Amino acid sequence: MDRSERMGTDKAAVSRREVLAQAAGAALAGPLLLSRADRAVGASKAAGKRPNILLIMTDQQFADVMSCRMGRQYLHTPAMDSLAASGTLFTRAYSSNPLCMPLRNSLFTGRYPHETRVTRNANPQGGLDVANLPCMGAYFRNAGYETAYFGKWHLCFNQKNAREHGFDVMNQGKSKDGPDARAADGATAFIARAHDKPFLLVASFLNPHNICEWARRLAGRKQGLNCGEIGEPPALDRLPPAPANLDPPRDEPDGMTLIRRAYQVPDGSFPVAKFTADDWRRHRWGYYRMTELVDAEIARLLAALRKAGLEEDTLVVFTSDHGDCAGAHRFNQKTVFYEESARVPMIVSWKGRTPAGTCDKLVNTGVDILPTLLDSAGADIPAKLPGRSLLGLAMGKSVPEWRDFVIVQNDMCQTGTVDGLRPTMQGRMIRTARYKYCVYSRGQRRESLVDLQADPLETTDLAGQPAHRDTLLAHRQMLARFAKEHNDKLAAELLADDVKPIPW
Ligand SMILES: [Ca+2]
Repeated sequence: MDRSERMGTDKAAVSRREVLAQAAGAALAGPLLLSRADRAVGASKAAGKRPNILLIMTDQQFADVMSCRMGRQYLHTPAMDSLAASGTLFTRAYSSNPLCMPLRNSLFTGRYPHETRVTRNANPQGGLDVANLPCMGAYFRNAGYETAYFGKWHLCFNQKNAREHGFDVMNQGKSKDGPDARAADGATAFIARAHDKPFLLVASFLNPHNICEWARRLAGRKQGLNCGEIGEPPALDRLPPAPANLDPPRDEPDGMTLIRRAYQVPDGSFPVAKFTADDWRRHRWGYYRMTELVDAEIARLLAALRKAGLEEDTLVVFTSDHGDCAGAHRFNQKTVFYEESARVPMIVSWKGRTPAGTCDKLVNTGVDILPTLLDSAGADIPAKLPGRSLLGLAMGKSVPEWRDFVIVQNDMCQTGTVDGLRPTMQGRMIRTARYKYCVYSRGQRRESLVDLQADPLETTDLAGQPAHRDTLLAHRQMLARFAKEHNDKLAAELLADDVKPIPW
């Protein structure tokens, strides 16, 4: 963390104080920075006005798969659009590790995946260090909030131990319509009941994750869709187009080419190697239908808030754990650093408070959401949390000295065997205002560099081009600085020895 990032907590505290002052109907007066004691008094005065917080998560939704981003020709998501229309949509929000458990355990502890040690869909060796990694529920319970969680868990905290994770109200009941309907049933019933304290409510949906099954069905396998069927794809002339970046990037690192082959072995979980452009069009059609299904569940939550008269008392945050490549560079699924996998929806909406608009500041959902929610609740943000509150940005305030880059981590492990080898590969990605630099643990050419301003579809890897050498070195230096400041040993290892080849 550089100095400006460290200072971010203080700046965030100011914006929180301003928000609380507004909430209490009081004019902001006195010195700019309050003492700790003053802040405590301010918080307690405003205690009756602290907002409810509703965190809505989908699973496997790419950032731009909302009709407010891509238009309504092939997709209509009125609920997501309504959040964007009453809040701030962050256009450069990245998952800290684009895979379920790594991101979720990062987001709910506010720590990087290399800190939680959850880098795959499995508990880390020895389990999660819950004593040093408090869960979001515990933070809010301690802050005097009512805490509730409905839907997909996939956290390393013991779901049956509310003392451990802090969520007092959990999944209840069953629904014949599947897990997303069940999560919405629980969350809407929770919203409708009387509350004598502000609440933190998490609604964690599965769709459009059913795209995993849909891809296997398009490849000829029998697969059910547990959040609801979507019918058959229509005729070609009614399908969305194939992705404009269907081909792998020119000069893609050899490790990524091998990982693609290893992900897409015929007997593996991602049998899309032989998909034609038309197959990808059917794939995208299904992806959009599943996004509409989950949008309808989100609409139920927003209607419940409205009915309970809580719209203007509730800050809503909407995001997804990671995206789906949906054919980009001939990948489906996630884990990779391509935009469609790593960049996610991120909206902060507090009706009547957040101006509608977009923000292109760099965001890491894994580490920034927890500080944002704590900030919104007027709770202290512990210094050990590496992220920053987005509340000031979401309220349309000018926040100077925002970060220059975000870091994404991955561990590409869901591979099959090719050429007698079962390759896995880890990496680090650094995204600056203009570029994306990636470095991987294996391969002859272990780096990539893309100019996202000139080439937003990531069609050409510039890492080997002499004209871009200085840019590449500058990104290496930023990543090295991150590695040192955050004790990310793997990042330091990846950069060692001038990023020399490490053959398979
Ligand atoms: Ca997921």
